[in-house]
Amino acid sequence: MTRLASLEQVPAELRPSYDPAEHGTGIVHLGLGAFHKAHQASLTDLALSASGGDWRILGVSLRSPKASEELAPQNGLYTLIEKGAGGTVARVIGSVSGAICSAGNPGPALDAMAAETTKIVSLTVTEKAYGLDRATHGCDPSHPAVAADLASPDAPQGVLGLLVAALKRRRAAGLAPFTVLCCDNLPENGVLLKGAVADFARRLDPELAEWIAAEGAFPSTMVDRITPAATAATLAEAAALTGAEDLAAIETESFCQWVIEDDFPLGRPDWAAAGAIFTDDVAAFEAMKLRMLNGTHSMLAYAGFHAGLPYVRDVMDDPSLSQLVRRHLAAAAATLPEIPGIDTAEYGAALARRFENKAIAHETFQIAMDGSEKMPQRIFAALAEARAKDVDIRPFAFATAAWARHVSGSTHDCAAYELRDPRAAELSAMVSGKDAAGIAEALREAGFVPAAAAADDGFWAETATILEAMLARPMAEVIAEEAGRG
Ligand code: CS2
Repeated sequence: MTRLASLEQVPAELRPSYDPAEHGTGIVHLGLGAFHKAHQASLTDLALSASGGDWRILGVSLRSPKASEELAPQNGLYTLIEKGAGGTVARVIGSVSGAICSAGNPGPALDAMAAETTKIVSLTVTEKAYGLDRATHGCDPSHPAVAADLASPDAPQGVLGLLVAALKRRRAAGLAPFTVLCCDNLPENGVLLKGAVADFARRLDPELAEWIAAEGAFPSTMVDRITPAATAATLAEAAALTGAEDLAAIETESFCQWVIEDDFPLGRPDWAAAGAIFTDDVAAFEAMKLRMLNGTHSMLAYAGFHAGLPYVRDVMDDPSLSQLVRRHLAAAAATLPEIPGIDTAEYGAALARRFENKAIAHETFQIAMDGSEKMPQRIFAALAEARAKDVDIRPFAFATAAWARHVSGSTHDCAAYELRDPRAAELSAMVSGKDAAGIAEALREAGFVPAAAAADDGFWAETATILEAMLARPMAEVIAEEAGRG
């Protein structure tokens, strides 16, 4: 079977309705992973079909060349397989014009970002890659990539270093800054990233920082599409559908949502034609998604993984844990401000159906990754609002205990695993040799726990009690007992 490299190889019904060669590149995307291919690149493909424009995407992988090595020989083409209640739909995406890796060689990525034709630089690099200081809304100079790039700003490897080096070149060339579009699961992601970029620039060149602060557009976004890592089965399915070997194929759910603040001074693709929602109040949508979808995801991932449930769909087949999923969804919903036109009960019911999707093999262990970066906006922010609104905090204590159980590395009722977290070493040292109360006390003091959550004695006492049971007895038993509380 020949490798996918041209649309002529694939059945006509799988091809885009436009000719990719007729559209120039207007977007550079940092973080060429599964999520980008399933979300922004797919919506851009639909926008190009609907309204055209020079909006194809140069994808940049920042760390490993794997994604660019899969896509570049295929001229950016790949199969997107969408699976939902209505069955499976596939198409070949034409919106990616090229793929490169910036690790060890940032020149081509910087040239592309600095080019006048580039109007938008978008990002899906995961929460941990930014080097944000969420408390000050600046950058964290002790973050490894931030520290390295502050020391060698002309050979940047990290996100902030690349953005600032490219913006510096644009300013020197008399060009307007590109719009920076953060598509990671962070609250007010545009505001956070703008603060971090300006702070990073200020440490090198205060005038550049002022220019970025005054002229830069950093719209906030809420992104949503459940996308597991591709497997051999994904690639085999793509080959069967297209008749070509496709090493970059990806599968995802049929649901897709993108809520974007409309602040694109240099223009943008017609993403609204592809179903994106433009609004002035992304923050409310973001809080809803982070606390309901992602918060519940984190809870079910820690509890499910330790109860021997490898996939989210298995969790939903477990009567007790799926009950706790619904409990968490309802508690998270109760912490939210009202969003005009949105019924959070309906949204929660739709989320439960998405988690039940039998066609999607979403690993609990994958979601359990990077808890120190995820817990603050998913669980601790909800806790603070729960206290303010007199909502039962038990679901948040249960989620935190399940995370603490995972951090403890204790494997009395599950196989040994590696703690995948940027702070893994620090967390393991903090909890080592401690009992449940000691672990809860130690985690409470971790720098990434927001002050309001850290100060909540009752919450940590409740967390310690649940953790004690989780450390002493099989997770499945603790889950059943928790569900029995009603
Ligand atoms: C998940 C998200 O891995 C995780 O932490 O919660 O990747 C989730 O699947 C997406 O945000 C869905 O849009």
